[in-house]
Amino acid sequence: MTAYKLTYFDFDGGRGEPVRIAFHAAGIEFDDNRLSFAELSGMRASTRFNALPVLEIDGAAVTQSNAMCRYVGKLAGLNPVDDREALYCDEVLDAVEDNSHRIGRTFGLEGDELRKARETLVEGWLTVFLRGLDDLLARGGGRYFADGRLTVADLKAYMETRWIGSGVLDHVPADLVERVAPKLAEHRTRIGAEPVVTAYYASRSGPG
Ligand SMILES: N[C@@H](CCC(=O)N[C@@H](CS)C(=O)NCC(=O)O)C(=O)O
Repeated sequence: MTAYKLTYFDFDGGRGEPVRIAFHAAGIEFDDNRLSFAELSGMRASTRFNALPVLEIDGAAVTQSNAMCRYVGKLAGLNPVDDREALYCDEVLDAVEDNSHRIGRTFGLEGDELRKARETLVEGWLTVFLRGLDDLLARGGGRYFADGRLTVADLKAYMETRWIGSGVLDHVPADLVERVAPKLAEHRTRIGAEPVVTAYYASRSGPG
């Protein structure tokens, strides 16, 4: 049997979370190796690109969360087979990745510098990003981004819009998604209620 080990931070979100959900949806056991931020500092240099997540398959490490989403998404039936639909799915994955990088650049800033950087993001890129995703959702038919069904694109976008609306990002209003892209806010609620997602979180709070 193939051995999978996913190393990522110990929180329910971010780049690793769609991969965890897809593993669960596929019914594939994996070693869910969760690290604290302090623990990453200690081992950062030992990862290929000094970042997480890292997926080990029978001991061989691969990086890049979107590649993992596609790979595990295929195992779970959550990645489109049709090339055009797969392209639409990829477009969402990569747009979200762009956004994570833009927000990531503001980490480590403090005080006024942080406030200015985040306000600039909210008025500029974040608004462009949310409207762009909204547009991709409309292209997919309004309910899902691709293939007329749940795919890893929905899981990836859901993580990002949940994060943006969580209130943990100082100076990013928690109602930004609702204000800028209401259909995307509805998508977030809908994907959070998808059986694939609720079953995963039920398994997290269950015994073991
Ligand atoms: N393109 C990479 C980006 C990975 C990345 O930047 N990961 C963040 C966490 S989500 C990280 O480990 N950053 C380095 C750090 O926090 O020191 C991917 O999608 O996996």
